[in-house]
Amino acid sequence: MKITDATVFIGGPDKNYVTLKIMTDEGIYGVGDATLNNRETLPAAYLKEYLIPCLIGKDPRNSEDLWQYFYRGAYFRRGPISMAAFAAIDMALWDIKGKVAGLPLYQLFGGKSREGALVYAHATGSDLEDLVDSVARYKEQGYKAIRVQCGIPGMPTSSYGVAETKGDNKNYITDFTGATPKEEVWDSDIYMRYMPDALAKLRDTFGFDLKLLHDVHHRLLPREAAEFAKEIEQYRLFWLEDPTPADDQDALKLLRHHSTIPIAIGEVFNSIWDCNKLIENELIDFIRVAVTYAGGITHVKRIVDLAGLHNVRTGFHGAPSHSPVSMAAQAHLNAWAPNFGIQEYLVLGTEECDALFPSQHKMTDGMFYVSDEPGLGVDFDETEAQRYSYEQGFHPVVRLQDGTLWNY
Ligand code: KDG
Ligand code: MG
Repeated sequence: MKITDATVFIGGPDKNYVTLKIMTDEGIYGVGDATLNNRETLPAAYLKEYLIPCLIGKDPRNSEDLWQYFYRGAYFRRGPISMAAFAAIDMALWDIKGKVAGLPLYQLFGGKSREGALVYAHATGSDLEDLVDSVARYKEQGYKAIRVQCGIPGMPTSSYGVAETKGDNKNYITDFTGATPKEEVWDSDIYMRYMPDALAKLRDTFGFDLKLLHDVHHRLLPREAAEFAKEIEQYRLFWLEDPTPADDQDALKLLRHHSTIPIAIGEVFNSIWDCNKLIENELIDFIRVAVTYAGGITHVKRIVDLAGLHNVRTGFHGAPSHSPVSMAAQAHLNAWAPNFGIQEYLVLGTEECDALFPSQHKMTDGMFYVSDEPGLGVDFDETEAQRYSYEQGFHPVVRLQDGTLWNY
């Protein structure tokens, strides 16, 4: 079996999904995702200019060797652009492998450890009252776990995950309106004084059975994060996400000394070398890597196995920027992983998205049910794809009140 061709497509409904399709001489093809949110053209260029020419003529079944070929073969390793490009190839090769075997991927990993995988939704409010309404709507839809973010009185601008207007349940991740990024202003002190009362209000309203999650988006310093975690521990979050800057694997030590709150981190990690100390020192409870940003199924499976040795569970990233292809890859890992925790889920289910990426994967009552189709169980409709093209978008850039640049 040989790879004969591979093509890259960028676009989607209000998104710049980067989709790779690898063709073989036996007519079987595989699909993969390289959507590096708001930098989509870069992994696409890496694929087109360097990686695809090396794939032609290779046996697609040797996915491990091909992964090593690209990773070790690049003298300058790791980083989000490379790892997203490798991820797309890796997903497509696993898709081909599953189709050759006639089996869904979870069977190739070791079969199912569960029928449905718990997912969480994003509730957001321009203010607390608006957030309460948003949580109530998700609860009615059957979600058992909900992430909560809300506008903070006195915060100079809107911030990460916060709806700009009342009732707007959109998740703000890409701004398509300008030629350069918008700027937001952040104040950790204002946030730390307000958020504990907001969580108290949510527990008063919804009780303690609903699983609540909260994302700090890397904004606090290690000491601040420790103080904050200690204070909100009583509200029993399912997890506190990214309390500290992710570049520093020691940043969570202080928090761990002061609080038993469950910690989740990892959506910006690209390799096992970004999180091995966090896992081995048991500084986290959930690892948030994404199959797309962290080198594909081959590499993420290694991270999941290392995490399992240290009682760290999975909580893969699943922001709206992830295409149904990467969500399918994660669904198969979620069905298999003995140390599965939860899956962030916001992608499938819009008509346009389902038409572009047809699949039998199902989400119902806050649980995700993986498809039994061979391979990834998701297709890519190239005719449908002609409706879309690339549009440049940005994450905001964040500054403190005095102008100091801060973490988005
Ligand atoms: O592209 C950036 C987003 O994926 C990220 O900001 C979303 O923090 C995020 C989350 O938890 O989904
Ligand atoms: Mg996050």
